[in-house]
Amino acid sequence: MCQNFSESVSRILTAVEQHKARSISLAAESQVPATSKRPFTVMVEGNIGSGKSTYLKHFTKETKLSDNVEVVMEPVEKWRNLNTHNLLQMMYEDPCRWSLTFQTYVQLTMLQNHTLHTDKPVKLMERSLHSAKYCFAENLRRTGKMPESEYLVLTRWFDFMLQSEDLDLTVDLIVYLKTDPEVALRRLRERSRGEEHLIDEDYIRDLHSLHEDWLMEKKFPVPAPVLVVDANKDISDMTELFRVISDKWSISEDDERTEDKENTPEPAVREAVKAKRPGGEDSDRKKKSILSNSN
Ligand code: TTP
Ligand code: MG
Repeated sequence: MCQNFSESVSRILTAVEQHKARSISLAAESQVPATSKRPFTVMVEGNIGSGKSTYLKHFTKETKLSDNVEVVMEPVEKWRNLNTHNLLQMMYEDPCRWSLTFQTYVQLTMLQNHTLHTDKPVKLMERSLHSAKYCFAENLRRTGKMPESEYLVLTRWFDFMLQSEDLDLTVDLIVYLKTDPEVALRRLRERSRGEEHLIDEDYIRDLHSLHEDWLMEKKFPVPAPVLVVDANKDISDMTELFRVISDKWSISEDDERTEDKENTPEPAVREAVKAKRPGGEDSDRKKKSILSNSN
């Protein structure tokens, strides 16, 4: 089982619980409805073919999770079909001509994902404005496929968005699915997304280095704590783990709904939830051991 995989899932589930308790106590204090609070926002990052979509799909399969986690998949389909124009293909076939057009549209669609409203306590996004800029646009500039002038236009837009007080682009956690470049390359060859047949090994290696520079070396701004998951191993067989986690977690979810009615402040909520759980602290320990055994 992948190292840190279950840790990343449990961090997300804990966020669901904490967010609910916090919203309840804030709403009680300020009379603001709990639903108006920002979701705990997670960006899932990693090289092309690292398994981001697979990771996210687990959260849509289990209904107990999907009721609480808004999964925002990457808008690849929009990039492949802008009024019939396949911008992704155009970019791969002639990057010098089309990469600014493509990255501008990527930036817009990522902004739409960042600002997408949800009432769910957790929002899980595939990629972000940040990786589009620090990994992809940066790589295009370094390899001479995007002239400095075009890169600067993208940069001005990017900086403007991040500095804008009208846009809340806050992120709470980054899950980095770390793969060796060879593994990413093998996976993308296996899935054979038509437009990507022009991708070569160097491109994947360069993108790997930029992800490492950004998320491990912090050579570019990192907007949230990073949880590194070893994604070299297959992460497609985790359905059972998600089911177990989801079942366990639903116990506390029901308990918090009861507390919700009482508007109990946060620490009291958490203590009461623990005490009321079948098995109390014990069941908490069981939950933890399931999570740690899964590594
Ligand atoms: P990824 O964003 O890496 O998504 P994926 O679905 O390939 O990854 P995974 O297998 O982990 O789910 O890439 C999608 C495609 O878009 C890929 O061909 C790279 C390209 N792309 C860019 O060229 N520039 C960008 O800024 C982004 C975000 C993607
Ligand atoms: Mg994907």
